[in-house]
Amino acid sequence: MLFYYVLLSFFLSLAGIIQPAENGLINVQNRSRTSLNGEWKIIVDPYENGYYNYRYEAFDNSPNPGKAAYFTDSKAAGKTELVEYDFDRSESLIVPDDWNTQNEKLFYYEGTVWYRKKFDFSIKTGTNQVFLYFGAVNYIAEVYLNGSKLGIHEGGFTPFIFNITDRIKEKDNSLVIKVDNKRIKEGVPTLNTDWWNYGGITRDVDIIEVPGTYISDYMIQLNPSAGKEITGYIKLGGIDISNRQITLFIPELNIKEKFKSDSNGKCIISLVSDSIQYWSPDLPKLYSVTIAAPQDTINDRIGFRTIKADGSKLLLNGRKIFLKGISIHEEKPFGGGRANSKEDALQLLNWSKELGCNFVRLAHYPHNEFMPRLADSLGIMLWEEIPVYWTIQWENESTSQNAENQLSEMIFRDKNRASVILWSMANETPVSEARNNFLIRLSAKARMLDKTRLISAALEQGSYMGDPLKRTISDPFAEVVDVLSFNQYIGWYDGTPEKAETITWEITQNKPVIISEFGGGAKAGYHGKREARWTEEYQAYLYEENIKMLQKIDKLCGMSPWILKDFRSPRRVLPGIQDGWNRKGLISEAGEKKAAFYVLKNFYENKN
Ligand code: GCB
Repeated sequence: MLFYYVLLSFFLSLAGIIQPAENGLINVQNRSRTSLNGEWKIIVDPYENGYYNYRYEAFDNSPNPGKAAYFTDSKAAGKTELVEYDFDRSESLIVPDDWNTQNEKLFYYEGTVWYRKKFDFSIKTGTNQVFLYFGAVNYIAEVYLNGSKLGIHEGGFTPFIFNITDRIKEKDNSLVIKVDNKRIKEGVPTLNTDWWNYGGITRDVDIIEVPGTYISDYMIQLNPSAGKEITGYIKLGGIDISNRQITLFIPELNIKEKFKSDSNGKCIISLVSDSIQYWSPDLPKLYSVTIAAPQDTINDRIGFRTIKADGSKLLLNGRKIFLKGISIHEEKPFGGGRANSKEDALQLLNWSKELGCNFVRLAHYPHNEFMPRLADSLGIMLWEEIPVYWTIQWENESTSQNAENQLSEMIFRDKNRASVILWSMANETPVSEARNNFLIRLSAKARMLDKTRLISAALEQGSYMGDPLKRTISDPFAEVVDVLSFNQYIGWYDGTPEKAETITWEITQNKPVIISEFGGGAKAGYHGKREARWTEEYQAYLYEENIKMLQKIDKLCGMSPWILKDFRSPRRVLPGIQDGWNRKGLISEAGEKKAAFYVLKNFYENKN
């Protein structure tokens, strides 16, 4: 079986379908980068006319695609030639951003949009390697530079790169991306979600220059079972990568250690220091870390902490901790649209802090890199998750590969962030043998890539021994996770708020418990009796009753109620109340705080 997976991934990577995360470039923020953000020309192409000929054969597969293929970025040579598109005369969109909220006619659009950017570029030294970096494109990106294809990336929320050293020109480069956000059954996520399927180049695009031998990857973290040992690895990429000297500097800890790379360009790190000050929400200490290789130097700011599950206790730096959390979608704080800036991330995290949080669940997919970086400096612990949501095609091998690739790319990017304490494999997925195996494979991958964090998944709860008032978690995946998390909606989908006091919990697993979601809807400014749905009073009452109920769970180690801010969802159509918004936010899309915000804040402020 393993042989089969290895063989399959080999062929998929040959075909350019899978971008293995191992080929990534870590910490792009601190490298020599040239932004390609800004205005891009676009062609909206619902019939994929620029991709297929009239026999529905892909131009890609033709040795001579001709000018009709949009990725050739052609123009009619003279008045007699027929070319039925012209990027120069087309509309524009801003990158990074979703297309739905930039252009009214694309609000509900799901399909192909071609993006084109023209640029000049001089490589700084003749020996440099040049990469093209995308923070994220939703959902499938097919990338062409100067008419030839660089590759495909599937998955809307993780970064990917291409080596363009041999393809980039000094003048007049044409970079064309076919972006397709059509929902597909075999995708991750699949057809059905409860969020807006924002399409486009939603995160930064950069050209990254590195020397011939460069630092491609590193992991520098505390050994979870020895709080004084800094462990991990550094990896070189490019040419001449073996037997090179690499130095790791952490000046504040008086660390200046030299290592030699092996034949794969990798060296293993193990250092002991008695004076490490641990990262925590109370003191989010970050150390300046510098890695120097013969040609390349890179800086980072890294926090050191341990996170462990000890029976039903959750231990941060060996001390019991309660996660005062909130869930967040990656939506702009005001007005909706995919969040994409540092300012957006800061606003969302500052609201969380104002709520009294020390923990945020980044739902339901990897958010932009500003989030974990800011969380590191603000002292907010994070749950990160991949969009294995509801009913994925559990039996489809390529779906599983895709999920695994998104997981790998998320871990690749964020494994040095102290704030990230939990990797979540899935949300509310229905138990079956195929699904269990799918998730087991994912968790094995996560544990293989990162042994310093805990694994979880937002599971579902059900009745205990047929008693509707007794609740338990009978999902077999609960045996696999380190932290038992589940969503529950008592008072909203499951009765009304007063039901909470009639419920008891039988949590049989000896693991820390997180309530990954609870909540209910309210329209900001709509007031009435606490019995009336959609009023702020109802939502506040629901929070009061749920908080009382959940505190009776003795293994409770934290919660991330649903959700910080109202977010767009096409499933939410109730006129005058929802109008396309999921109203379970504690804050409206206009930034108004609802009454329940203060109920949760009060609980968190008084909770140790
Ligand atoms: C859930 C889902 C979340 C939904 C939420 C709701 O259980 O995990 O994605 O948005 O419920 O509002 O129904």
